[in-house]
Amino acid sequence: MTVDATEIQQGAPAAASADLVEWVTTVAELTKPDAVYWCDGSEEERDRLRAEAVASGQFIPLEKRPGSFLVRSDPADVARVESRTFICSEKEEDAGPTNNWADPAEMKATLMPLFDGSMRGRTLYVIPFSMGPLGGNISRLGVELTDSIYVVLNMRIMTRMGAEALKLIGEGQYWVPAVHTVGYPLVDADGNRRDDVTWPCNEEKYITHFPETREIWSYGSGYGGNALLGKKCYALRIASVLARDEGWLAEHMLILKITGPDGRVYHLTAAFPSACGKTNLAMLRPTIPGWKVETVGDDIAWMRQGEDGRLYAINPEAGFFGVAPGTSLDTNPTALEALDHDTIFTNVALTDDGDVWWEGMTKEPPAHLIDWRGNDWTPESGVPSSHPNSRFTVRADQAASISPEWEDPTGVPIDVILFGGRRASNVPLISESYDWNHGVFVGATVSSEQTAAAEGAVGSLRRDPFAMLPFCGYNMADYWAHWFRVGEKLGDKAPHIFQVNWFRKDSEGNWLWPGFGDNARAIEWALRRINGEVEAVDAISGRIPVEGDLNTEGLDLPEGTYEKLFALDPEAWSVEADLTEEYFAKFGDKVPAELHTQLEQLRARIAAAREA
Ligand code: TSX
Ligand code: MN
Repeated sequence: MTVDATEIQQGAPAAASADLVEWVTTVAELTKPDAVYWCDGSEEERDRLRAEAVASGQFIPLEKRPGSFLVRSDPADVARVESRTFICSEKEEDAGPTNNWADPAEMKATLMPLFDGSMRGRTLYVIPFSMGPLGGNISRLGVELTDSIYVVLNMRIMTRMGAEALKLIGEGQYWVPAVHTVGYPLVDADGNRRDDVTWPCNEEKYITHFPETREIWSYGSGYGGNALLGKKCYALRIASVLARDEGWLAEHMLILKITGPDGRVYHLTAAFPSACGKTNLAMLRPTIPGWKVETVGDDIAWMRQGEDGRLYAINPEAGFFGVAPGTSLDTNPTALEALDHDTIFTNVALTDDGDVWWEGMTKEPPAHLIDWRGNDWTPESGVPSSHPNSRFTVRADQAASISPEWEDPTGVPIDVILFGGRRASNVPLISESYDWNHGVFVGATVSSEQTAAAEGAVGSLRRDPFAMLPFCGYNMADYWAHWFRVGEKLGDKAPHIFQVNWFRKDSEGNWLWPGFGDNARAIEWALRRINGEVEAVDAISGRIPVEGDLNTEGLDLPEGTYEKLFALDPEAWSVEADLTEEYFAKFGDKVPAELHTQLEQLRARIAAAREA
């Protein structure tokens, strides 16, 4: 039987505010679940929901990893769906040319019939959560309503979820409402019941954001950013709008703390498009003696000017939702070691002895596996055993590299911002921006080569400004203007901006740079620069190291590697400048004048290099 308003009011915890109970009641009257359950975030609750998910067949317990489970999604529900992601602002120009726009009233008119009865036969779970440390000044609250236990258990790892967040909401703090349904009711309007499936979802999907009313409605998918609404939907798309209006930054950036041999501590944030190894960088083990990296976050940074005028960052998340394939003891031992207990694995392969495996975990694949679709798999199968976008969900503090400051509500002061992409040519290993505005230009023009997993021809360039292309909740050109405004406010307290590229290749297609732990060498140079310890060479893309200043001790790089890593060809950069001009043209007269100025200055540097 569908739950009624009286039952909901009677079942609500005492700490729940009247406006929250009223909203839950409204959504329950629309979606018509059998029951409403208020999550408290306790371990008892976690254990009960895990047991329920095991009993239903959705969660497969992993004998080798205590408290860990394998989940296989529907093969048609394996990733975020950008084509079904909408920014529903009143004006189309406020979504901009890089977002799918829909009129908010029309979208609501489309969604309401879909949500009507969408939870029949299921339980509606109320998930109060905090993005960022509970009660922190930079932190923000939200409530997700969902009909998926998988979502509840993932949100419990990825956010601070439960009674304490509910209490803060009850005390009147601001919160964002977010509604999620997998769109697979177990009972139809006539009362006919059907069996559940292990991964309920709907062919039709809508991931919708309402930036003016600041709400999120997600229909039809149970996977990742489509369903864990605190992450991309709230912490980036909605938060970027809050940040614009309130003068802060909500960014797709990792945060790390790095300590040098002299004990000096620095904090960096870094934005990279997908498939550049952000989680690996966040958990870096430097190869240069005396350096240590600690992790604050691997995906999202919320940054705000502190009382001392500097920019402070928090990680709004509480866990890592990382891509599994490629994670190994060689590429990221810290991540792998974090996964030995209390981890949810989605769409990886199952070994015969009750463990998980994915491509790249070990050099030799096991002789037999059950693949992510549930079929027998051998190394001769000719298909990957794990989906390329398979994931682990793990609490952040299970990583041995977690920084003690990761839960500091005031955040960490940022010294350096990195922008990177996967570029086989043109972009040097590292270059320092001439100033903040040049850094914003660099961020706005970030591009990355297409990998086999993504749409578009392999090797073709995809622009991904600030790595925010699918995550900016408003017009990208207005977002660039916001970055210029923030720089003005920060003045000489602003972090220094650098561009990096770990992925440059020689003419034969060999990697020029060893990457991974050796990336600390590039970071070391950046820190020596901000300390004024080394000179630099003015170049087309920015200031590059004087040969010999980049620490390559013990690397045994082939002769001529420095020249190849830092080669800047004026002809190739002239082509890049033309492409940038074309790209900016897509945004019409919204493009901040300063970006045109920066493009002119780039062209002047190209011209000067041609003469030289
Ligand atoms: O994550 C990567 N990083 C950042 C690490 C902190 N990857 C993995 C691919 C992205 C998901 C890298 N791959 C990096 C890198 O810096 N660099 C490369 C390219 C590369 C791959 C292998 C080797 C060298 C460079 N060397 C050998 O295989 C021996
Ligand atoms: Mn991300």
